[in-house]
Amino acid sequence: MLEKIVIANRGEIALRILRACRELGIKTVAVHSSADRELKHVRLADESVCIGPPASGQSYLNIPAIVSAAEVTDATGIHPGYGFLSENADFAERVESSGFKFIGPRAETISLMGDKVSAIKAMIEAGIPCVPGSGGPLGNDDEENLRIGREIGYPVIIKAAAGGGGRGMRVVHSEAALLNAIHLTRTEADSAFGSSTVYMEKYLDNPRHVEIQVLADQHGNAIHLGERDCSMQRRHQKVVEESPAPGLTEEQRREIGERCAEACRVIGYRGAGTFEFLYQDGRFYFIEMNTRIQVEHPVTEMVTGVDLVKEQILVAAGEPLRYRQEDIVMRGHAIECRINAEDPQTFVPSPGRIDNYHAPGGPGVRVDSHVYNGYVVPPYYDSMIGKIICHGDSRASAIARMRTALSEVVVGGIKTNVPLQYDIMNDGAFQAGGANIHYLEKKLGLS
Ligand code: MV4
Repeated sequence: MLEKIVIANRGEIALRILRACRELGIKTVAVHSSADRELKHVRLADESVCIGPPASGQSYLNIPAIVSAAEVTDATGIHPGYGFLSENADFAERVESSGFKFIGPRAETISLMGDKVSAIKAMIEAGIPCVPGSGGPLGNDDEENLRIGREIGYPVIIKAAAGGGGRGMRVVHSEAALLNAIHLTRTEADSAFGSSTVYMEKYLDNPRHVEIQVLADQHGNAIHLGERDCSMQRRHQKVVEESPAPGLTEEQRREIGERCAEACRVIGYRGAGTFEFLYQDGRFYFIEMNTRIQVEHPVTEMVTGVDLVKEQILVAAGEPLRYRQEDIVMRGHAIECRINAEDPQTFVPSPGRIDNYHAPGGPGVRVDSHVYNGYVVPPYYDSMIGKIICHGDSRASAIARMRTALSEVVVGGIKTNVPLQYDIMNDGAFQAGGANIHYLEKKLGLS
């Protein structure tokens, strides 16, 4: 069993991991930058180590400093959370070769999924439905690339193999624009990721973003925990997430979920993971796999009752999965609103001291946040200061609880996006369910 875990992250997810460790009787080590001495989980952890100055590059991304902290504290495992080093194969490799358990998949799996071309190849082989596309990297033969474009049919999208999460992509509407777009995407990808490998897919013009949560152990067992709809986004930042996805049938859920669980068995996946799909006209198209615990994991926890972070730690420790597929039952509906320290109109970050904090509560209301009265939101990191998650018997009841929660919450001293979230909860298209990935940006453009 893992006896002591280094929490290689900050903010709400560091606190979430600490809570899971406490329940499992695992000791915790908080590693933090010099700007984060006052973080709630640093105060609650059994031990803490300052690993560097405020800049992430010198602290939360500092691999030698984090591994050293694990060594000096005699830790047995390292949890990377999300963002930062969570999907860095070199880090996973260094952690394991230094004798610690990396709480996540094998380094080879992270590499496989980090290269989107190899990820898609592996998924096609494992029986996952993918977007029609080049099925491999584009070469430098113009005629061949034009032929691939014609075969797929316009519009197409050119994506960087090393990209993901919305970075390094270009939509092409006609053959006349194809070769230039490939050239531009290559050049950008080379300077942004150090790889000029690109691939081509059919561009889907009005999809929803629906992702499947999976859990797998090291003994060949894998299950799915249903889906999340994360279509309400702005500039590739998710704003609201929910589970189940509006309108998805039990049959569709079982079909795509089983395929994802089977793909985990085929590739020897271990840990928590997410298969990201575009969902359009009733069909799923795989785009990427995330090999980390995600920000929006609580909506799945609320509808399934499974503690994903605890299970993630247990399977990393070598335990067999404690759930079989038939144990997973989705009950009711859960919605998450991300709360950011930012101007609700301009989205400009708003760091500073929180001087009047009141968290919402009541039945079906969960708050995952590290903030407290007097906490100073530093300017160096992501602006998310917490998440409000509401569960109800029905989607309408989850929305009603979220409106109540958002009207109760007080975060004084800084600006937050709470007014925007309240507006979304009252939006007719959101209430109807099933809005696509472009909806929020269009709404914000008009209002
Ligand atoms: C696409 C697409 C349409 N067609 N691929 C953006 C992030 C990255 N994960 C993949 N992305 C997209 N890939 C095809 N073939 C549209 C997007 C996309 C998107 C996807 C999910 C959530 C938000 C998005 C916002 C803009 C574009």
